[in-house]
Amino acid sequence: MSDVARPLEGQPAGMALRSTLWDWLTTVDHKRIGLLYVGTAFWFFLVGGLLAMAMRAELTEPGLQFMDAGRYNELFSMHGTIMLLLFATPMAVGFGNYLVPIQVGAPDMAFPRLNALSYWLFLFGGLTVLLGFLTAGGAANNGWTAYAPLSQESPGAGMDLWIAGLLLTGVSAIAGAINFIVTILASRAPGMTMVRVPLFVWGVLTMALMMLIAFPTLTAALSALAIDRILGGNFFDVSQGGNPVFYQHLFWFFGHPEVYIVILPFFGVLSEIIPVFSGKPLFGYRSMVLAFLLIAALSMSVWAHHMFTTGAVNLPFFSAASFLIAIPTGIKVFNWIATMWHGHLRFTTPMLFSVGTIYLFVVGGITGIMVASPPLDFGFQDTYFVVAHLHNVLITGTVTAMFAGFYFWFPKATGRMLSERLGKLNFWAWIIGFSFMVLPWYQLGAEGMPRRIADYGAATGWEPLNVVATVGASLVALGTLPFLAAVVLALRQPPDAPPDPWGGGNSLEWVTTSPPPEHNFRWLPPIRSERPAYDLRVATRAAGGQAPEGERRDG
Ligand code: HEM
Ligand SMILES: [Cu+2]
Repeated sequence: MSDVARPLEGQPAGMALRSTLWDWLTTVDHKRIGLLYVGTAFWFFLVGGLLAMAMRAELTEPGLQFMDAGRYNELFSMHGTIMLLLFATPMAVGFGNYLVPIQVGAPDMAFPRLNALSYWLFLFGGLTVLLGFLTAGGAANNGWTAYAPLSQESPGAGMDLWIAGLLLTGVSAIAGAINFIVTILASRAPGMTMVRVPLFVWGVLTMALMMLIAFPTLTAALSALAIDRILGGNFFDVSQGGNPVFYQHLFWFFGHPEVYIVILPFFGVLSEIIPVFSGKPLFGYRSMVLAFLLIAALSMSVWAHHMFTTGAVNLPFFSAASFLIAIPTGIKVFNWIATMWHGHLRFTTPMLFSVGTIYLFVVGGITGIMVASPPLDFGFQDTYFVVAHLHNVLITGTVTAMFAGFYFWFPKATGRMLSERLGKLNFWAWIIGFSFMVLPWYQLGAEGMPRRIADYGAATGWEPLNVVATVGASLVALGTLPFLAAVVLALRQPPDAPPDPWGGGNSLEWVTTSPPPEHNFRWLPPIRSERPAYDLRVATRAAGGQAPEGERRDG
């Protein structure tokens, strides 16, 4: 099986298409599964984005123009669910699937068939969630958080499909996490010790550890909700001795870690890109690893900062623990900047997206400290300030970092470079559009505009800022088109990228061909540091062009 399937010569086109399709449907190759994950997650991103644009259209001016309040409830619930669980999480898993085995020098994931199962569970789970739009009562409409008792009592099959679909994607996530952990701990090439694996691998490992703890809790919460809804249970029903705050604990014990689950691999992406375009090794490898572990550990103990106003949680503890996360996050930002310091900076598209991500993430982090402070949070609770904060960290942590990763590894996965010119258009449209969208949201929140409303009175004076936000959101939406155009244009070119198209790659994927062969390597260089591709270049130059003896993998 070749990696990029082409019609076989002499075979009728229909048969070739059928066998290509069959290859993809039955594949257990981690690279193909990674691409399936990335492609599907990106499709969900476009769907979630369309729902977002419909909401922005409705909020531009006072009065209801396009939909009633009920439909708006469906839109924000499905948008939040799609973006976090069907886009961001599987996108991170997709990058991990493609890159982790190559970066640790393994031929595939530890359990290739389980890997394929995870993908198909994710796809059908996601489609099950979307099916809600086709039911008479419409899609799930209780927010992405689905708080009991509202979610317990709300009628309609859309909510049941939402629960069923998320149970499937939950199983997918748990199986995927196990696969990553075993691959990283047990399938590394000789010489690839844990303090030599690329930081992206550490990002995926900490993501997987958190998934393994957090997703079963979500699964438990959803199962309890389904039992209450369908079988007449009373986990969350006060009149029967149940407790709705218990639902919030279960949900946020998953929900807070979830935001780091999606962000840590993308922190890994930045840590791979910045050294290459700074012409320097990453500053402070071990402190970066420590920061990953600290973020993972701390963020398992802050879930109740989403519950400050319930009156049911210890404010000083959860507030202080939330503040502490700023320390390892600060270490990361410091190290990225130190890596760039005095480097030979090359502002390619992946580098621009990386620097933009850091800048915007710092802004989001600062407003995070504000909402982690209970006296401020009591004021910001349920206002647009929260919407602004969450998009500030999530869009940068997942979307702009994802674009950085796309431009960086697209040549590796396809053998073709993406247009730098279109990439820069993509970058500036996103950075400028994003700012015009999110900064007004902060101000609207400070002025008291509530979240999750389809309409507001003209007398509030909120219209001008909402117009600006909608213009910003439109720029963001349009800014995605250059990326799509770049992909289409690139795929029409011949796949002729060399193994290290950027020049200066550090990790093992830059040693093998673009795209890599089945099982990734015909030959592996000796691994003596966290930069085997760099070591190989140095050793080859020293030996007058003769590559050092490594490990043959083609026997
Ligand atoms: C790409 C441009 C995006 C736009 C224009 C956008 C817009 C919106 C809007 C208008 C709302 C509804 C706010 C409300 O009425 O309360 C919303 C909610 C939300 N968005 Fe986005 N969004 C975008 C991207 C994302 C991304 C990438 C993520 C996550 C990775 C995300 C996660 C959420 C969540 C979790 C909610 C809250 C849903 C709820 O209240 O249950 N959004 N977004
Ligand atoms: Cu949180």
